[in-house]
Amino acid sequence: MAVHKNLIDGEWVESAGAPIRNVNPSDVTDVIGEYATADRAQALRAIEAARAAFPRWAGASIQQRFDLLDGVGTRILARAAELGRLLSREEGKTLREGIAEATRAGQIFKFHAGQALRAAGELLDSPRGAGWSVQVQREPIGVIGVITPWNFPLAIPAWKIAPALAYGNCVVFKPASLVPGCAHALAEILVEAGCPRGVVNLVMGGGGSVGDTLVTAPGVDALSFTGSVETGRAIAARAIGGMKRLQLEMGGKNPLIVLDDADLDNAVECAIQGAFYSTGQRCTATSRIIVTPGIHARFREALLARARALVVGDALDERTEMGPAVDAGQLQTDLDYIAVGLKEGARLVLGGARHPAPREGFYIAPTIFEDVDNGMRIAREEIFGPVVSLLRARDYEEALAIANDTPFGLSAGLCTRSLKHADHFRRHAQVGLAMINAPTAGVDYHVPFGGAKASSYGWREQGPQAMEFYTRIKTIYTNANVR
Ligand code: UN1
Repeated sequence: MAVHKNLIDGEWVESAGAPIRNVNPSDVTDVIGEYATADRAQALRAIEAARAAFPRWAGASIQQRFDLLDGVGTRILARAAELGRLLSREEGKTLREGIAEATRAGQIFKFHAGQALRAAGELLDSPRGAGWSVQVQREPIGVIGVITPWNFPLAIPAWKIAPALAYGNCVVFKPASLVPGCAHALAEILVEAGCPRGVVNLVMGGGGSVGDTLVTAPGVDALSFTGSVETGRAIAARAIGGMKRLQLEMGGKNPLIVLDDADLDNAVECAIQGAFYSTGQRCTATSRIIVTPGIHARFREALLARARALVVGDALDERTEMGPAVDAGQLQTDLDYIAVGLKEGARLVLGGARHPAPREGFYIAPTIFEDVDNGMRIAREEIFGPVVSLLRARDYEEALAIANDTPFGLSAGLCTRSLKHADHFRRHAQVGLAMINAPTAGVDYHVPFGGAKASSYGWREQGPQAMEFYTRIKTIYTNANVR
């Protein structure tokens, strides 16, 4: 089997270590391919290549940057069905979700193509008087280390790489080792679209070697990371010695509040999508559903009926609504947390075990606990699987207090017809994303993304605000009163 190579300084380079075997989580007999692993020396070469390419890319015209990003977007959109299929095959989300994500990645590149044209500064008068002016201008940072997770193998690399390039930075990209296929395809598309050598480098490989090199090497100016809180903390601690700029997107324990006056069908759909789509493997997934007494019985019954009917199966089967866990490790984590929930006294009302399947894969049943107290570990720690807890609250005020009682603060949802409660919620939910009559997961590509508390650290991603992380400000004073 040919090994897919890393991209360093415009060249496809041989694996330094044993290649990654990319296996389909829906069917472990299906090997997607073998992918090169870089070592520290190759990662350092990639950083040097990005440094060497930086002055030219920082000086490229906004038309050149627009053309590259727009061309990448066009190529991704033209191949969305094929890329979505590759994504579903290696990650396990359903084909519909895979194709939607590929499409989103294309749209993100198109959006940031436009942003390259719009990057603007400010021109101010000066208190010093006539003839003086002050400009506030944005400049690229330099070399960005992009470290991405397995759960959005196209969208997350897109929403980091596209703005990095739009504002004139160069990139060294280390994808999660579970999803090298999408990363490699994206690197190929960048090359085809005319990305100059060294501007984007792909270094697939381990966190301890390649990741740590990006985090500690002086040649990297900034790191954009999405992944677990634990890894994010470790990266921050190691990177701060080098005074690197950091953007860390980490976990969630996202609540969905369902009030007595909610539209029942919509509330159930929000809960199902938030808790079980993408097999619950999203930092925006709903993991706590907080319900008030007047709707509790009806909501519980409708939720259970819909969850029981969910079609769990091979991600590539068009009927599938929920694919497998991404790998054996994540499946075991899910099962371990289910055991923890039972031990803590929560009542299992659905699932709680592996899901029977025709193929050998990491299938798990949609799982619902009730009688959950917000102090239990299953209500406090991120599971990253299709496991959701039902909690009770007396009224909106108590529900909001429970929703906010968490170390995380990424997303929170409220289902209600009350304008009063919706307005209060959008002001007082301690999160970066407040969703009203909408699932906690699933975000648009033209607006900022990020959280509060332990969920995020540093600048916002996405939307026009992405510019803040990927640029630094220069203030220029001009005195025109000279003869
Ligand atoms: C979404 O819900 O559409 O890793 C995006 C994650 C998030 C992205 C969620 N950074 O799950």
